[in-house]
Amino acid sequence: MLLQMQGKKDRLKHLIKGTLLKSFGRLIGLCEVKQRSKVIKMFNGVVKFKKDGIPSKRVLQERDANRLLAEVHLMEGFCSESDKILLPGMADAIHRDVVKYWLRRYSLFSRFDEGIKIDEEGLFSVTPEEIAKHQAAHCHGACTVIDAFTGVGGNAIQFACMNLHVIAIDIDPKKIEYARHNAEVYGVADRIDFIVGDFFQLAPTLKGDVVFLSPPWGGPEYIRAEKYDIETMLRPASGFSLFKVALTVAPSVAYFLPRTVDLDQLSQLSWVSSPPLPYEIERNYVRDEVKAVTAYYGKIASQK
Ligand code: MGP
Ligand code: SAH
Repeated sequence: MLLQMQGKKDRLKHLIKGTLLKSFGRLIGLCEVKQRSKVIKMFNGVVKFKKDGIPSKRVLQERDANRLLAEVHLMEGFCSESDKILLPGMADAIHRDVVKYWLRRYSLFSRFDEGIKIDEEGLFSVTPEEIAKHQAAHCHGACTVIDAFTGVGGNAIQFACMNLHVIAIDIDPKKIEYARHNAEVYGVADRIDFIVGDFFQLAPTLKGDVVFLSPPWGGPEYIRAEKYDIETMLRPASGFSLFKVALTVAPSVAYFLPRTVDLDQLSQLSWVSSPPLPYEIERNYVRDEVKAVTAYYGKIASQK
């Protein structure tokens, strides 16, 4: 297939030749008729098709090619469950279930194309930039924020952008390497102290004004449960014990949790302290879609 590309030819060569060609091959050879018309509709305007579904105009822009690659990969029955895809900006190929997060990469990091580093877990767990900005604004007035589960730095970067001093912890050295790099892309690395380690083990050595908790929720499959139980479903420890540890580090805690979280449990958390902590619960949206819930406890709850 002849493709006219502007720049970045080498990187794309692999993508286009490998995946897109394979996709077209499958499209032509293996697709159900019903599925074929869906793909043709999707490709329309980018690639022109002859009546039989074979692409006739072989001109693709880089951006379109990437989108098509990702969307073809997502199509039911088109790629097997185990198929992985290498997409621009990713060091490793990613699983089809994670492609949807890549498609919305600019809502995760508006500066994605400036060299953001992210892995598969980072993609599905990074806090979208708009939400992270809002959470950071909510903690305004604090001096030091401890980001106990930093990941690739979505929250840590936005706290630092608000001029807060950040202690950024993650148990995975690769996440801290990526978070540091990403903070450099945003020009705020000098306001962040990066630590590789287990938050539970480090807690006795830490002090700050706010602890930000965005622990693993159990992967994207968390949504299969009708209600999210922080006692049994959160990793690496129960949501209550994690909260208690956080309160030994700072008087205020912000807790980032699934949109299906049991709200009664969030109010019960305020009672782990005596007198009970003031708290505030908010839903977090990206373009009118609720993505998650953040609960604020302590001083940061009463600021609004
Ligand atoms: P989602 O709920 O998995 O997908 O992630 P979404 O966007 O609701 O997909 P849709 O197809 O239903 O529209 C939504 C957001 O939740 C992500 O962008 C992350 O910010 C956050 N998130 C998701 N997971 C699985 C985790 C996690 O394990 N840990 C943390 N801290 N955040 C997560
Ligand atoms: N808020 C982050 C995403 C956090 S995802 C962002 O916006 O980018 C959860 C992270 O918790 C993962 O990167 C995982 O490596 C880390 N983690 C898991 N157990 C941990 C522990 N015991 N201590 C510190 N980090 C841990």
